Amino acid sequence: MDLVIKEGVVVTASEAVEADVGIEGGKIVAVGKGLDAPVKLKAQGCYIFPGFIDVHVHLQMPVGDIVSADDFFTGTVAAACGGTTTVLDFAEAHGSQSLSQAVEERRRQADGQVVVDYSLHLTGNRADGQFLQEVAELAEQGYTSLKIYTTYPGLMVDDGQILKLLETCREAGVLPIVHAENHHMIEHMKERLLREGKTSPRYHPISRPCLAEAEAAQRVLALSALTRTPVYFVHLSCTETLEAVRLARSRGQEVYAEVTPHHLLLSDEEYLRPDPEAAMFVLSPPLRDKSHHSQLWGALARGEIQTVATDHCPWTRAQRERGLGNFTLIPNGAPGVETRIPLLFTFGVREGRLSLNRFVEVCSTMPAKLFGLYPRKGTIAPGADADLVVFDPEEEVTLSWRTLHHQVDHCPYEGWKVKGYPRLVLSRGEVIVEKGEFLGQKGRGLFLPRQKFPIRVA
Ligand code: DUC
Ligand code: ZN
Ligand code: ZN
Repeated sequence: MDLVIKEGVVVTASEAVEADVGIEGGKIVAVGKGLDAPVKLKAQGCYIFPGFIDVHVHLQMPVGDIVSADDFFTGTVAAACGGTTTVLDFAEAHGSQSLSQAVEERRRQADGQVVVDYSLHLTGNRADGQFLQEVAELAEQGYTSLKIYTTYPGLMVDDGQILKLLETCREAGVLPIVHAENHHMIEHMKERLLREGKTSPRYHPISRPCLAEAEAAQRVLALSALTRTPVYFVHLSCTETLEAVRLARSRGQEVYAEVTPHHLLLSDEEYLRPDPEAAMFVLSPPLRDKSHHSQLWGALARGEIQTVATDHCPWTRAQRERGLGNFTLIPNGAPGVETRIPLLFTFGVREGRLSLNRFVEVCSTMPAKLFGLYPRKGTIAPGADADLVVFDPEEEVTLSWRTLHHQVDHCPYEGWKVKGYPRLVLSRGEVIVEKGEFLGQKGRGLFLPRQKFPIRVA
């Protein structure tokens, strides 16, 4: 053994035990009492969690003529500082690019920059024969999830294309992951609002109502029933969509759902802030009425929602302010990759909404299982990568964009106090963060080919 983390409380999705964790060659080799090694790290009074996994980030994402503000280096430094040791981003084909070319381009952007391990979802923005063939080929290389958008020109596909993509996913062992919002309803609402002179960011949530999300989810669920394909909804934000998911499950469908910290913790009251502050909360699906919060927390605790991911997509004030006279021009998204774990611990575990084990399950174990990384990632057991977070439950931090590592000049949780913060973060046995300071090397992160999705619905 090279290294041992001494005397913490080792927490997995099913257990919490006082123990040491022994590490050799970047892997966990032992969990138990009285372990010894030349290098010892103290964890008294701390939890030892498996490295957290964020399956939904948009680093260096091009939208029109701008690019989201964190690149693969800064975004993964922010992830690491917040206790996240694996991220999943996206590859999407632009213009005449093939899907494989898009994947190669994304790999060139990420490899040599990332500081934690990463993988990529494919994006299904076409469904011609060659494209579907490429999805199947890329699945063999470990790209085993595919994003389907029901809105955003350039990314969205129609029902016929969705059927083809779903069928290909089922045959290739790929998990379809869906952004569900009815494009035409949104366009209709945007046009009406702008015509009425309602151009400020406060109208953003009105343009994208729960009805639009639930309609798209129901439609995709019908398409997935027809093709007998499991489906995973990203950023489920409201009770209407939750009800659609419940109904599909009651009919025997295999459906998974993710929720973001912002949909659990922030509400549409943020849009009432004076300009330009309201513009900092323009993200999609929008923040909802706070009456949805308790439903989402309950669903997460009960296992109706399986994961918490961030949709980290930061835009600077300057990038957002170009849309102040017309909210439809504000790039959508918010930073979140660094704050997920302290927020979920503080407002989930501390406030009794989530057990400690469930917190680990939704932020690490289930993401690893659903996205083909388990048991290499997502647990603390011999043979797993030594991705570990030594977490001080008493550490109090006031969140601010000035001290966070993301590259934007605002934070949706500015001034919020959290209690519980990563003290040490290890990636494959290397300490890469100590007390908020990043210590690793640029480019040390690895690309992770992933297992195929196991299909339960025949
Ligand atoms: N919504 C998305 O669908 N993607 C990126 C960011 C956002 O807010
Ligand atoms: Zn989305
Ligand atoms: Zn997203």
